[in-house]
Amino acid sequence: MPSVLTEQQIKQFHRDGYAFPIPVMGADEANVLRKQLEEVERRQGGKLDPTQRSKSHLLFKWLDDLIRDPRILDPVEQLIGSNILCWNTIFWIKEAGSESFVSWHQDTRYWGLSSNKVVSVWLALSPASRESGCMRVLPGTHVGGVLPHEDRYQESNMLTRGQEISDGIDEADAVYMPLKVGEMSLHSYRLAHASGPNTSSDRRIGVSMHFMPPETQQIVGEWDSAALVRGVDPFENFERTPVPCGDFDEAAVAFHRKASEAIRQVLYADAARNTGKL
Ligand SMILES: O=C(O)CCC(=O)C(=O)O
Repeated sequence: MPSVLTEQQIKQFHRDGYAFPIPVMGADEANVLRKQLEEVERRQGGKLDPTQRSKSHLLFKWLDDLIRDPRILDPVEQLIGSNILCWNTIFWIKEAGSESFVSWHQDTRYWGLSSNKVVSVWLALSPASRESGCMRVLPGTHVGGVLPHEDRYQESNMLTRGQEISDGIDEADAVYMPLKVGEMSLHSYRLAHASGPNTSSDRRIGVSMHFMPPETQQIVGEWDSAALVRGVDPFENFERTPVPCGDFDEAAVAFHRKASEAIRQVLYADAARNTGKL
């Protein structure tokens, strides 16, 4: 299944900050990944531990394979060039009928990354529809400055501190990004985005993967890590994450502890409290 961006999609990404839907894999293949995730959840009593939601490619071998998959990397290369680091992977799971939502935010405000060229991939492992709370974006907000955010700490907000853009959002301009199972969207981490509750009868399961060029620096945390997934990294600003030999590989799990803690330090830097959501 080819997933190379057209000239028009590349233009749209640079102009509006996003492109979708991009077919990555068939529903059968995506369902196999969903089953592997849900099998781990089942063994753990029904849920991932919040600490397993990020840097998850160190825990799930299939996710480490995915961040190196040409069906994902070829389009990313068209946007940021041929040397590519994967900084993070995050599970976004909204249970059927759940109130979980994501407030309007720009990731650039919280991630401590120096680059303007960070690209987020969001792959649907279950239907991401308006009903199930697919992502919405505000076209063009990736250019210009970072908008003012406030920490609101709502219980149902999936973001660490309920961070929300406090001014400058006109929902009338928002674009929904529905995805079928096995499709992905791409957005700039500077783009304002959000998502609503899941009013459908299925879980809404997405996994995001965040890619950046190797000249990027971590400017909030003292130490950080990334996977080199394509090309070379002449800068070595991030410690290279190990490739797990299998699910919950011992060395990768130990690295995950340190790497996900480093991410938490960055995400909660200057926050009034740690909500334990990641
Ligand atoms: O899954 C969602 O609804 C939000 C995801 C998100 O904020 C992101 O991928 O940057």
